[in-house]
Amino acid sequence: MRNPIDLPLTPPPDTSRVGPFREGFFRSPVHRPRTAAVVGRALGLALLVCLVTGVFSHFVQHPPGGQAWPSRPVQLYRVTQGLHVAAGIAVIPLLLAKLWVVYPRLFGWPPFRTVRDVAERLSVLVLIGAASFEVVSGLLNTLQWYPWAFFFPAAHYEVAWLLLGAVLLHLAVKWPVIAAALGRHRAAEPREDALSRRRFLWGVTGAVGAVTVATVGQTVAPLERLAVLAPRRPSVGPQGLPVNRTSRQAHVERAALDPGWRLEVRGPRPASLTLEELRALPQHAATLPIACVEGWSASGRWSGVRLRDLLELVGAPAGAEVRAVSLEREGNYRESLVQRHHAADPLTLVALDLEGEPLHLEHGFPARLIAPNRPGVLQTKWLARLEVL
Ligand SMILES: Nc1nc2c(c(=O)[nH]1)N[C@H]1C(S)=C(S)[C@@H](COP(=O)(O)O)O[C@H]1N2
Ligand SMILES: [Mo]
Repeated sequence: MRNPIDLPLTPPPDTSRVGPFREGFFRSPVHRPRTAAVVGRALGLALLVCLVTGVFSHFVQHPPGGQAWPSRPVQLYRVTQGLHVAAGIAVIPLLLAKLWVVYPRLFGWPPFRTVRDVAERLSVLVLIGAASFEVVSGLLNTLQWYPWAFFFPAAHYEVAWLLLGAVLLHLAVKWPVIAAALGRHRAAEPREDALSRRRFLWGVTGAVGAVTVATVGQTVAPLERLAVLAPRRPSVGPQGLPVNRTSRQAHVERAALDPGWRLEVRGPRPASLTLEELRALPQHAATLPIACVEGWSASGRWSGVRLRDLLELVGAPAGAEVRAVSLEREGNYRESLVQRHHAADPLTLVALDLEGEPLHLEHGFPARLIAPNRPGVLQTKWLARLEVL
């Protein structure tokens, strides 16, 4: 038996741990909790903006319990949805930065010390999965590319709640680390380390700024020329306005150009109006945006007949709701519900003209619905019928 004096004071090197699994392999301060917390705070804020604006957009399109949304401020939906997509785009560099900061933890050894470790790792897996799903599905949706079988809005909405749960759990588990990392009395560190962290954070800030500037012009008109990465330029399209779904995609070319077209208005005293008859009614103009859920928006000067005048014509009761039905036979956006505030709003038009010319076929000729504070998907083109409910 060896004399205890001969035993080494330090344990022998653990040869089972190689490469990144070795203690002290990742030395950069970029990988420390303070960086993780600072990037995480920005990421959390961007995700919060996405959540609030996203839930808002969901409920505008699916009003809970028949709740009627206000039709003012006119630009509200344009702002919230512009923010939703801009914050979602900012999430991309922030999420990548966060993963870069914390990836060394994948090599922590032993992989699981406690049940809490296992739970934490699982929750982080859900967190990364849900966040990646939201970003990728949202981004592909703005490109109108659907390489999947599920219905985008429903999946994007459901996973948002999963993501919220994972974020809250993560915050709860990590709170002591976050508080210490962001706290005033955090441990002093060498100047060099603080500098290299700052360089990293400036890089991340620059990346967020760059992707924002390169896309936000799709909804902020003065920045349109900088929007080199945006899928849409708000002024590019017939009559200076983009088109989301074309008449060909909607299979309405023939029906929309049919000279026998009439707008049917169902109500207590039903009416059926030709284009000439609609033009003979009092015409009104309104400058209103198309605010697409995909993040672009553009204002146009529309004119036509006030929806409320048509409702009056067919003897609809005050506060009536209306279903606007398009000539389109299929498609998710072939019809929309016009709730009472929108139906009564003097700015809500059955538009016949855009920028002083008859509507272009792609913008909904012969007639389309246009209303204030309303998502683009509800601004039904190629109207066939209005139904008082
Ligand atoms: N009938 C019908 N109307 C529709 C759609 C559609 O698919 N079918 N798309 C909507 C969407 S998603 C948007 S953003 C706006 C775009 O209007 P614009 O093509 O005139 O710019 O039209 C809306 N109206
Ligand atoms: Mo849209």
